Amino acid sequence: VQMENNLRQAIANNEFVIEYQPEISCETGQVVGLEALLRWRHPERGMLAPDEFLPVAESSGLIVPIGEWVLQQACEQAARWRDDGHPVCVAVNLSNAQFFHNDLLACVDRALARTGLEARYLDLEITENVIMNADEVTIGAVLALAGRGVQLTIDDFGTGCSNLSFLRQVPLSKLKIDRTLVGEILRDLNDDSIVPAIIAVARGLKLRVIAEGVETEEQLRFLRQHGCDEYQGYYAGKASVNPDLTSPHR
Ligand code: G
Ligand code: G
Ligand code: MN
Ligand code: NA
Repeated sequence: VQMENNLRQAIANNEFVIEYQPEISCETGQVVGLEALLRWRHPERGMLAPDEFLPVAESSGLIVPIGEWVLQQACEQAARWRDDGHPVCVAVNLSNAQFFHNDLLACVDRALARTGLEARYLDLEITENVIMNADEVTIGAVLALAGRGVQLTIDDFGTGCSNLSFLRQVPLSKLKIDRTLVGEILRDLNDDSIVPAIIAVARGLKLRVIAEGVETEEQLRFLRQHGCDEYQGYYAGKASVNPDLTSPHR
């Protein structure tokens, strides 16, 4: 209850901070996108990661106004980057509660209209379990978002049990391979088939594929050899409030 009251005040008190983690093209080494990752600069407890407050934000419904704030900030930042000559996509995570709230489409429209950001520079990350349980209402909501011209990415792909037929029914842009699978690359020399299999699924569906949690040169080499399009992770850089968009990566 204390946490919930504090969360209520946090937007008004300007206590939320967004850090941006670069997404890198495997082909060019350039930053092609940035994932917005929310932090809470708590007055007593210091900087909190999302797993320390998102569960309460979701169960209390506060994720809706917080999520709108994130969308607005991320679109503003992407518009600034574009104006500075760096047209990159900004990726915003959507939790299930936001997804099923009927205001989501209006929220996205408001953020784009207020900031003047073109829809193609906004990438919405949807978790695999939204997809797993997708019914007609969900598919309708995803189709409406796609109709606005935003990019849609399935986050944490490969951890749940994706509804593969859903992947064909909606115009997605990208699959993001979960970092637990990336972390297993080259660990078990007898079985490195999962990540290449996911890349093949993405290829078959004509989706781009990004690997998250890339920490080593060997993981990156493996991903490149198997045709992964983009990567993200400590190897390229941690999330930061002021990321460098210009230095090329490997
Ligand atoms: O930043 P970190 O890697 O600790 O993030 C942990 C999780 O919190 C990630 O899985 C991410 O999807 C989620 N997350 C981060 N920022 C946001 C946000 O703005 N909204 C929602 N719904 N989830 C977020
Ligand atoms: O899936 P989600 O949207 O939660 O992913 C973002 C999370 O992953 C953030 O909490 C971020 O801090 C974390 N993260 C980003 N890069 C790496 C990495 O290379 N290794 C590990 N272990 N975690 C990472
Ligand atoms: Mn994510
Ligand atoms: Na993820």
